[in-house]
Amino acid sequence: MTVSARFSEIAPLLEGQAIEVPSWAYGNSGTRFKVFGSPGTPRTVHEKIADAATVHRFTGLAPSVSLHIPWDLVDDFGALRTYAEGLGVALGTINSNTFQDDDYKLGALTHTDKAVRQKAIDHHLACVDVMDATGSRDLKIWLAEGTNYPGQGDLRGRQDRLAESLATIYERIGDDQRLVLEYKFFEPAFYHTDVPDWGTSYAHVSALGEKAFVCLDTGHHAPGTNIEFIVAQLIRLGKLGSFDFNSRFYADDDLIVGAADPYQLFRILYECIRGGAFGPDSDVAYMLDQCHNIEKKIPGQIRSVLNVQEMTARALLVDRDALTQAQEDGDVLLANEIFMDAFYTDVRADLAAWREGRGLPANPMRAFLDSGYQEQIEADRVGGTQAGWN
Ligand code: AOS
Ligand code: ZN
Ligand code: ZN
Repeated sequence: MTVSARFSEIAPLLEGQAIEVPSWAYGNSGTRFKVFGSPGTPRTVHEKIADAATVHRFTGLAPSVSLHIPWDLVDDFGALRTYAEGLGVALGTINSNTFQDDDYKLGALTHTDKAVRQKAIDHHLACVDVMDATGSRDLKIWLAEGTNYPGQGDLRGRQDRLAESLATIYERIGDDQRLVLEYKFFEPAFYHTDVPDWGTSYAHVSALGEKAFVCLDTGHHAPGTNIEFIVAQLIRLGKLGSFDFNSRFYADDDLIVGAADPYQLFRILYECIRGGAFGPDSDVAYMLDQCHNIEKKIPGQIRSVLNVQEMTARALLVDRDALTQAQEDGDVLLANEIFMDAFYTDVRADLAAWREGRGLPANPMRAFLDSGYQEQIEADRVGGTQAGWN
């Protein structure tokens, strides 16, 4: 197999593409109706990391694993780091959790009770301690805070308390670390959330300083939202910190990225490339935030990172000089045609040949399925408590 001439021009840019996988993608998960157990599910964070390392081994695309505190809590994070590195992966973003504690029912960083706010702040400071031990760069904060009924809370007072709490956390962020603030316009609160949109996240992270950025979860927008515009704008502003990639059909579905709308993924990645937020000079973290409720988890993750790679290759194929010319000429249809030409290019054979040239399986999914890994973990991982989105 050989790669085509046009593909070989863009192939070097695919080198080093890194997609961070979430530890919770390997655990059992489900909806509010049912969490399905599945054979082979990790019982410990070590087993989650081993599965994540397997995704990397077959794809070369997933060199780091994002952890969630407290789901992935261990006594010795330095030892966990060594363990992960031994398997060929790094420990990545640390995700805080203020959504599973009765004390936070009416708010955490925004709560009216100072003691509750302090407890939530302390949790984040403990997460930074974890980052120091794991070598993680990013603290990712997603807040489940908001209200269900008009009048329930003081919208403005909550923003003020949030700003104050975030500032306290930010003070503890090290020189080589970052705080990324994720937004979501609904759920679990339904009337309002305290960080509903990119603008609110941007306002907060801008006030914090240069080590604070916005995290964009592709599933956290109202239907019809032009997400690539938000991407372009945040890159312009220098505040796009990270992605949580996933697919949504209806709400925050957390399905396989690129499954619902590969064209949207292509458009997003095009804006990243266009804006210089892709490649070795970019600090943007490309992460998955997904759950695999009914499909097998490792193949689900393999499919996800391959989807991102495939749409990246297509976005790199956009003839940007020709596109700029058509845009400047006001040639609406030609500009659109150039853009669509790249999107419609089937890069799968080229990618397969390119992978082989780098010592990777041409078809990582098939190679994984043939490897016996899944059968092995199903046989080995019996007993104990399966880890999950709990
Ligand atoms: C929740 O909807 C968010 O997408 C968060 O990123 C969350 O922290 C993640 O799903 C795991 O906790
Ligand atoms: Zn997310
Ligand atoms: Zn989400």
